[in-house]
Amino acid sequence: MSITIYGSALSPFTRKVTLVAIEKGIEFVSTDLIPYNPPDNFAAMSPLKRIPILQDGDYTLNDSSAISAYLDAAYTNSSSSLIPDDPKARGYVLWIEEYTDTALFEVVSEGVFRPIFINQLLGDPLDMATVQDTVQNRLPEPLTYLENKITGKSYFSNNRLTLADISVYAQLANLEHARHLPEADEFPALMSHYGRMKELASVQHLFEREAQYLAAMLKQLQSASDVRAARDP
Ligand SMILES: N[C@@H](CCC(=O)N[C@@H](CS)C(=O)NCC(=O)O)C(=O)O
Repeated sequence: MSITIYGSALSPFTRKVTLVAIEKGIEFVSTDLIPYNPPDNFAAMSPLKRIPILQDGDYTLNDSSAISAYLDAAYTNSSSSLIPDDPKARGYVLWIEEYTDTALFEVVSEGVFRPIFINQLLGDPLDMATVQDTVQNRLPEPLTYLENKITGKSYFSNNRLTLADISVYAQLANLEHARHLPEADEFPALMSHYGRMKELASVQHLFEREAQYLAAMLKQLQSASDVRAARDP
């Protein structure tokens, strides 16, 4: 086996490429790389200092969209393609991927995930005011856009699983980890799509691992903070 995905369990972009690899039946190993505590050669591995990074033999690739496109094209015999060949379907799938990677990521990451989890990781206080403002005022716009796109459909394109579905799920999963997934009655079609994604064996396996990773991380942060409090009451 020569494929390694470098990234972090809670990174939505790492989650995206990991699900692409699993859904295509590609064998790989996951190696933890946290950009906030990077290895010395991080800039050489990732010029934008971002995760995920793919290593396939002597081939290195950055960016989850580039990596997903590469895996989909390079490993064709393992299962059906996650990026359709039909030009219009292909364009649409890549657009939904781009929309979620940009509009949804920005709001979920900066407005919910960072103020809760990254703040804790960096030893800063939780910023629940930002979370509340995001949930009320910033999150509805991208969620409404996606709700309109998925209404009346099981999947975003061609009535089958594509990179678009994986990309949307990959961002929304961090809202579930942060316990801020929208209610089903607010975004019924999108939440039903989310539920459909959670039925996939690949997603169940990964979500369970992520939840364990998160619990272990929070426990470690809590004991470090208990030690500090005991030392400096
Ligand atoms: N367009 C990139 C975005 C990757 C990205 O932003 N990754 C985040 C983790 S989820 C990261 O590495 N952040 C580190 C930083 O911004 O310093 C992709 O699709 O891979």
